[in-house]
Amino acid sequence: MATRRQFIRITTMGAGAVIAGAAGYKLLGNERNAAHKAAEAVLTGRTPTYCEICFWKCAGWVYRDENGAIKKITGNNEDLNCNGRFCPRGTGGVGMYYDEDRLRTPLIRTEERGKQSFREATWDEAFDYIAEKIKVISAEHGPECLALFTHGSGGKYFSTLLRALGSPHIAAPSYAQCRGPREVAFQATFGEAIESPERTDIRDTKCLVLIGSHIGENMHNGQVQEMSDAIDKGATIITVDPRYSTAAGKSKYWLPIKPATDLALLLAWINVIITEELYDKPYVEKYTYGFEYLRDHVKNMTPEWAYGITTIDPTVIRETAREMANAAPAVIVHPGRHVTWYGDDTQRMRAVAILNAILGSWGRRGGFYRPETFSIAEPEHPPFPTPKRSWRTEFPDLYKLADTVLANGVCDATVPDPSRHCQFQGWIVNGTNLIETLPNQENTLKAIQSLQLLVVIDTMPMEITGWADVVLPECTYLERYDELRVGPHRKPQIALRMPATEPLYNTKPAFWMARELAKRLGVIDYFPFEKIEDQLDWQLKQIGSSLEEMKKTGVKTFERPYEDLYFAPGENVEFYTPSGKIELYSLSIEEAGFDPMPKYTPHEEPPEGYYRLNYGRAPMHTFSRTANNPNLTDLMDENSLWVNPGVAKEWGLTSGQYIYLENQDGKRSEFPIKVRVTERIRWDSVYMVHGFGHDQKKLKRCYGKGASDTNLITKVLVDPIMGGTGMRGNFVTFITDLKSGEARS
Ligand SMILES: Nc1nc2c(c(=O)[nH]1)N[C@H]1C(S)=C(S)[C@@H](COP(=O)(O)OP(=O)(O)OC[C@H]3O[C@@H](n4cnc5c(=O)[nH]c(N)nc54)[C@H](O)[C@@H]3O)O[C@H]1N2
Ligand SMILES: Nc1nc2c(c(=O)[nH]1)N[C@H]1C(S)=C(S)[C@@H](COP(=O)(O)OP(=O)(O)OC[C@H]3O[C@@H](n4cnc5c(=O)[nH]c(N)nc54)[C@H](O)[C@@H]3O)O[C@H]1N2
Ligand code: SF4
Ligand SMILES: [Mo]
Repeated sequence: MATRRQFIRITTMGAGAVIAGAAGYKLLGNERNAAHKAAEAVLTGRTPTYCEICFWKCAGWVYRDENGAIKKITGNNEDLNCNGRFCPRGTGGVGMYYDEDRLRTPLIRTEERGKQSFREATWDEAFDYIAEKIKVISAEHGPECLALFTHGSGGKYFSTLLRALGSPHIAAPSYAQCRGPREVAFQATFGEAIESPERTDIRDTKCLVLIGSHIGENMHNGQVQEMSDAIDKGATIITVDPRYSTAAGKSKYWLPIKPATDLALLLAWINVIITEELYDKPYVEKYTYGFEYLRDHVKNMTPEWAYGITTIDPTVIRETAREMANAAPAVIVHPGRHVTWYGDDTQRMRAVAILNAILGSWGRRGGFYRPETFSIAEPEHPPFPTPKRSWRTEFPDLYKLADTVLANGVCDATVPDPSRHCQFQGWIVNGTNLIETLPNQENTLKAIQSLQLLVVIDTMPMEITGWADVVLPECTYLERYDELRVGPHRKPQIALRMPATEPLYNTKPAFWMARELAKRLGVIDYFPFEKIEDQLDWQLKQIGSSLEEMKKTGVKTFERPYEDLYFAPGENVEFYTPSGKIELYSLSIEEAGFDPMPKYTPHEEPPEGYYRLNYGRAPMHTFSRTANNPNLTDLMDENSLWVNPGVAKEWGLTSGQYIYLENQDGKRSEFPIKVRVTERIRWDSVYMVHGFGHDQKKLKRCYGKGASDTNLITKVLVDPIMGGTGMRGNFVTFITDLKSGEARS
């Protein structure tokens, strides 16, 4: 068998080499069925898409009625991300198209920033306005003072635009507000990140450990399906959560941990597995570096030690460690996804990585598989100019292991500071509602107030659009082409999104917008294809397919070039770490000046009368992006505050009552939230679903419904290793007098 190293070398050789390799992939059954599917497509009036309601990007079919009106969306049976089934949000995606509150035409601010005084504009006016401002900013401050924030498909085209202009500043909240610490920790340990969709082999696992990760409410489709299959096959689920989550309800063990203490539990588990010699000895010996350090490091971190910190019974800690070891290597200590919790998140994720390493689950069936990604050739264009500065120039010693631009870093560097040479002057914000997404709203607004230009590309009049100088209305994912989906999976697979119908109103796709701006800014050479469909067709032809074919099949699956989903017995694996091994002791983290071994340090506790603010997901919504979706508000139209019965009694709270919340810094929730008294939450915390409490009146269905957790996250626990913004160090108390709440909101 060819080694992994060789294949990676091929993929890094450039587009030509990749194309040659890809063309050689053996096609799977779905191509053989293409003719059959084509006939069906005509009959049913369906077109392929991949879902944009969350970032699992399931591939599906959009069906229209005889008048061409969009009726429903279903999963594509050949799609590895969804196996033919959409989650409730994906099915409800139709509501995004029909939402009557959608943005309809470009808008230009005419009055003071912050006030809703936009005038409707033509696309030409909007582009001319933006181009003029960008030229002025570039001339006066350099193109590096422009930044793009993006979360979503069209981001690719705006990032081409920014890089063509000479700015390296492309930031996504999916890093420093989400999975960044996990990727940095796994990179440091295994030399590879987890990526999305996660490389967890849940389908074949015998033991799944969920630490916070609330699969079932976190509806990432493939994971939910695989977890359900694994349970049917008898897998043990261990859930560590201060809240009795949906996953906890399916678990053999629920460990209602004291919030912010998970690192102590993880170290105690490692202690048990080492002292009871339950670790995978041959694997540890062959593949890992630093085992003796680790053994020494955790020597005193016994279950009894952890009990005093976590409140988890030492017997349960031992039993659960043995369950994991019994299942090993078919065990997954799930790294989670939104992991920016307490500021020491990279170290907590390191402990997760180490635990997996000694159980031998990395590269093993039922543990973590080796994903395969498909590379698509990019159209030829001139090389991007080399930027003269980056945000790093302003913050040279901060967040050494951040391997991408930090959204919060750009935000901080936008706030004027006389000690810095440059601050950001222009932001382009595509598909991210920064006001609700970045913690510390005051800081975000301070940054926005000092900008010369804020362009927002969105489909809905979200909070961020209210601060824009120019709003560019994008058509929804159901009305446009986008780049091909090539995410990693067990097999390489691509998926097409194409318009099911013409864009409503005066809305346009991101590709067209970025290209029109490129024309006006003298960088059109970076967009050699006038039409996205021609670009897609060209890209597909490089790999032996075509737009015509993909329109019929939606997805196309290829065989892996090598049979290396898991490590072969005795395989010599080279890991991309400084030692070439799995680093239990991290040389790269040490080199960056941080602790090479994860250590537990206590976090601040809520003051008397305050409770830790905990938040998460609901199965029928995605952040704030679905809050106004008519199909999904039908399922859930506000969030509620979970309160433990003991606490409710003390405060005289009852289910259904509305209250305001006030945090440790005196910040009040803008709107009241409905109390839900439940045993399912610990007494020291309260819980709400993120994405509610909108204060944008143009969102008619969701304005003022429920409370926003972001409102109350004024304290940010920044991870010194990579700049992740820990958001769970905030405490709230209850304001039961609604009148006083209203007076202050
Ligand atoms: N339906 C739906 N699904 C989604 C999304 C969505 O918006 N809607 N968003 C997607 C995205 S981008 C992400 S990143 C993921 C996020 O999904 P996850 O990675 O699963 O989210 P987390 O925020 O890590 O986990 C939330 C859980 O952590 C628990 N928790 C809080 N504090 C602690 C603690 O100190 N210790 C422990 N052990 N647990 C704690 C909470 O009670 C809650 O059950 O969800 C994805 N899936
Ligand atoms: N307080 C708090 N903050 C959080 C989190 C939390 O749980 N609590 N979660 C964090 C996590 S894990 C993540 S990943 C981030 C997510 O952060 P974001 O991606 O910013 O999430 P949303 O708030 O849903 O913002 C998405 C925006 O994209 C717009 N949009 C939707 N579809 C399209 C489209 O097709 N084109 C364009 N141009 N725009 C579109 C929506 O209208 C909306 O304004 O938030 C992070 N921040
Ligand atoms: S998990 Fe649901 S919302 Fe996310 S992409 Fe898939 S169908 Fe869409
Ligand atoms: Mo996320």
